[in-house]
Amino acid sequence: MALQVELIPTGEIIRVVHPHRPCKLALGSDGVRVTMESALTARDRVGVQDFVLLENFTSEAAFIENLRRRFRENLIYTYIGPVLVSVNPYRDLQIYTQQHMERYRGVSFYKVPPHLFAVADTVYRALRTERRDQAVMISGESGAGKTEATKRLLQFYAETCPAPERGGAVRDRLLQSNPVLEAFGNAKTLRNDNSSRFGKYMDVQFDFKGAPVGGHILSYLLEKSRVVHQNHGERNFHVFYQLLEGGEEEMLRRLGLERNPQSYLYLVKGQCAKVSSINDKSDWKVVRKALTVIDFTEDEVEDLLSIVASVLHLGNIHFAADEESNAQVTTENQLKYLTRLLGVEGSTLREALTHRKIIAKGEELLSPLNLEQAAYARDALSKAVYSRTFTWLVRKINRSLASKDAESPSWRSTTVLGLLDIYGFEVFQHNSFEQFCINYCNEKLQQLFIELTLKSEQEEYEAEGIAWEPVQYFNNKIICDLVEEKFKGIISILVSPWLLQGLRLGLPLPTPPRHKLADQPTRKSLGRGEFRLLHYAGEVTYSVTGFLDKNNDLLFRNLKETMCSSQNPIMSQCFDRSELSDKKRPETVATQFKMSLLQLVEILKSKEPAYIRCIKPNDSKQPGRFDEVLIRHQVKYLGLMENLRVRRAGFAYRRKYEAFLQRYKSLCPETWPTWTGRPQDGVAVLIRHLDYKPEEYKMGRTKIFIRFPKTLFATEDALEVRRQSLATKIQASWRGFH
Ligand code: AD9
Ligand code: MG
Repeated sequence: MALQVELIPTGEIIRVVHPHRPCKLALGSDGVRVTMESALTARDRVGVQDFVLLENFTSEAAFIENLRRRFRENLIYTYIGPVLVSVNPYRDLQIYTQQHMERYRGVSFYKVPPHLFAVADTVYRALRTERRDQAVMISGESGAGKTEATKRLLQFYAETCPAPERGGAVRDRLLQSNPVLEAFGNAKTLRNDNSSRFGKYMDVQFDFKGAPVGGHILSYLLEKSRVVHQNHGERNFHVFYQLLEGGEEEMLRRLGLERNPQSYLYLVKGQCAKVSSINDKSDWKVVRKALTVIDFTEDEVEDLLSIVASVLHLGNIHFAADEESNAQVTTENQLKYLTRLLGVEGSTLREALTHRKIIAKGEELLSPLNLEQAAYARDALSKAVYSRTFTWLVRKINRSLASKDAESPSWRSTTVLGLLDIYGFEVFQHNSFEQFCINYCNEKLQQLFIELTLKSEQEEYEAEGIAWEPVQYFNNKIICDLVEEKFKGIISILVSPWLLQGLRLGLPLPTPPRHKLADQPTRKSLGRGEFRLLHYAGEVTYSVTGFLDKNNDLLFRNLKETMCSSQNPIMSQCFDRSELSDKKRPETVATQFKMSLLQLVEILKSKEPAYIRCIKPNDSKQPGRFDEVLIRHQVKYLGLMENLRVRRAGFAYRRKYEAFLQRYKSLCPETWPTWTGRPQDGVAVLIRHLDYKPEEYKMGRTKIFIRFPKTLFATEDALEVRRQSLATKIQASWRGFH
């Protein structure tokens, strides 16, 4: 008979026995054979679970090698102290099952192998025991796995947290808000088949018993240019294809839609309506059901889909030039549907699409548009309709997620757990306004990361009474300042008239002083209308073409007026008459984005942070491929080496006295089997017995700090030897028994 027992990995950094390859206990006539890997070979094969234990911690090559070994063994998670590094496996590893949730629930971070659920559980327990708000910040480039991680975290909380006494439906709503937001805010890009084209920060509120009772979402800058244009190989937002594929015949007829995406100009630009990894039809069913869960009435669904259909019809509006080169609408059928779906006057819409209203000396003048201007106005309207609907959707979801106990006293005792899933740093061949905003956002978050990790390290050293040795690091504040500073920053400059002139002429903007960044691409000269920023993550050359248009986000007044008169209830909430009478020039997109980011940083700063740093292993979305060049670049720009240096500033390893003693007490006759005194004294006795040298460690108030990994490895190996000899003894006595 052969018995297979799974060797529960201790999770202590050294006991890295492969969780997927159980050790064997064979019961033969000759007794028990225990085949156990020695800790040393396991360490060679699957690397260390925490980068702080790398002997050569300043070596990027050693760092990458450790990642590679683990990736090869399907171990996608590794720590840098409390920070979780995750490599997208691009395959279902079956590591988010119910069993995994149970295994990680309520278990100390250090007793189990690295996992997203370990972070989830640690964060949740801190929220409960310390009653402090928490924020999990998930970063990484497009396709690295941020959104998947966010979904798994939510799923973990939904399944493992106690149910609230009232309003149990909130758990479903939290989960179901996702497919709806993804349908409207995600799209296939060259980088990711399900790329989030908006930033998302979600708060989950827990009551004093730790049950989820509500939620709130903040969304950031939807990439609305996608509504009217997609690059080759990319798609528009998922919802369009889902509706066409999955919508019932009767509904499509009402909306005046044909099933074939090829019929719609807004859906053919990228020439890839069908994507093998996406099933629009079944996704539609999920979305349709989710809408009901998040409190949409049948009427609201109809209103929402009317808007989606209107955007498609708008895209098919054609113009022809009359004798005076003025644009005329030629697609009557589209206009007819638009009139009905948006609930606007046909003649008003026709006029608004082909004229611009100018108010001069108190008089209204209608100026006809030429073909190019009319197409511009039409696309501006489509973008505005879609993006405002997205904002409305987020508000609607927030109403559904709002805690129903908001008025009750228990509301005041809720704690909040925030999840940040924001678009990662982007560099393309051609970088425009969208990349500028996205990369600025990443710059801000990196700054926060540096500030907070340094701060927490410093605070821990102080709390433990250990001298802090300053660490050298690159502070990217100068880049943030360059972008956002009042009057002098790029965002301010974008609205200053003299510079606008400069940008139109293609004069380059000043670049900040060069900072140290290894492996920078060779510097090519700047083209006309380009400027370059030396981001912490690398150089990016931006082209100013379209920059100002996108920043000003102009929608002609008469189109706004037309939409304000809409009978579609969603549209009338999206376009408010008050904006017509507002004389003040509206804030530019970049200014609004800057303000929302400043607010986000304040939110994040007020919470206890946790970090998940996602890495994309290759550009072809393939499982098993470890593209070293690509990974090295991400390790660099995620600042992982810097993070490791800060974490290792002085000490590689630290552990509470209780935990340290519990693990190693068997190595010393004075502490084994029980130590009855203070744990700190027990540790002192233990390490004296193990012959630790004074330069190898420091005793803090509650923790032991060990300077070098090798000290700890030696202790772990001693533990392994003891285990092996114990196993041999069992074998011997078993044989004796027979
Ligand atoms: V973007 O900035 O929104 O374009 P994300 O969000 O970082 O990007 P996403 O989570 O969407 O990337 O992951 C991309 C794809 O990788 C997913 O659709 C999955 O197919 C795949 N993926 C990501 N994480 C995992 C995982 N932990 N296990 C298996 C994964 N597959
Ligand atoms: Mg995403």
